[in-house]
Amino acid sequence: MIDESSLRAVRGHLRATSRIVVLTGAGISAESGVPTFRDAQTGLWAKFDPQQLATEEAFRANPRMVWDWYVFRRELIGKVSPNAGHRALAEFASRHPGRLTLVTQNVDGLHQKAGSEGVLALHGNIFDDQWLDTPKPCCNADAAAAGSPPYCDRCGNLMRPGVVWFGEALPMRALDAAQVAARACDLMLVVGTSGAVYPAAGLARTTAGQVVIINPEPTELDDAADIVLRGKAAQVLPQLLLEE
Ligand code: BV8
Repeated sequence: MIDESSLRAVRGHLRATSRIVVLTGAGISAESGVPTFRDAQTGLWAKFDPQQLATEEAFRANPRMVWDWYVFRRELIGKVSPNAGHRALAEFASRHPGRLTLVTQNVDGLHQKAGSEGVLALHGNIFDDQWLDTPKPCCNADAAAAGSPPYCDRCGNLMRPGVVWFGEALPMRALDAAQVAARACDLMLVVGTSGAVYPAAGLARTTAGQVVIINPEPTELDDAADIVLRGKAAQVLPQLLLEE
């Protein structure tokens, strides 16, 4: 059960400040039916740790298996909808323009689907494709040969998902903007993340603002939190952001 006094304190701070950053992770999409990174993998991939699969090395070693994992995830995500947590963030931002910067580690696009604008997507979007190797003039994404993964039938270059794999740099513009916002904010809500993946999790350790964690379980960032709201995003966020 959420501590009412903590909820009231955070609600009061939200009303009093104009510089809010929200950092979300896979947990905010859990109630939409998207398994988190730490949930057990299913099917063919049950025996793999996502951190091993979400790498260039794994893709080059077994392009078909890794590509099919992304096709499986795309199909699952394509069938789900944003939940009350995503919607509360979008609604708050539309009621209070310019006060909330949304930074996400998620690649599912559900914040954007819920109507959030200017989302800083640190790890890319699972529905984007890009060439594995630097594209040559013959590499035409629109004419890629069908396959798992699709490929250039002239030079053999492979298509890969447009996400940031482990060991890859994050998109500089999004990361810079997230770091600037984190340093300048008065309040940071850290929602649905285990705090295990860097540099994203580092935002909660470099912020000048009060850190509020929203998560039903302990996280690796709890020591950096001023307040912890032990609850689910789809329940806590509407109470926090939309109730007076
Ligand atoms: C990089 C896309 C350098 C792929 C993902 C220190 C500094 C910098 C890097 C490192 C560092 N230490 C280690 C590293 C390396 C590495 C890293 O962090 N490793 C960790 C695991 C130790 N980082 C990197 O490799 C990054 N790159 O640093 O490059 C560089 C620089 C220049 C040039 C070259 C290289 C890249 C990291 C990005 C990896 N890609 N995603 C894909 O999706 O396939 S990250 C991936 O993991 C997902 O995006 C996801 O967001 C993330 C997992 O974290 P969470 O979101 O927290 O999800 P998780 O499942 O862990 O937790 C879910 C939480 O939800 C839980 O707490 C649960 O309790 C909670 N929850 C459940 N239900 C609910 C809920 N909460 C609320 N409500 C609910 N209902």
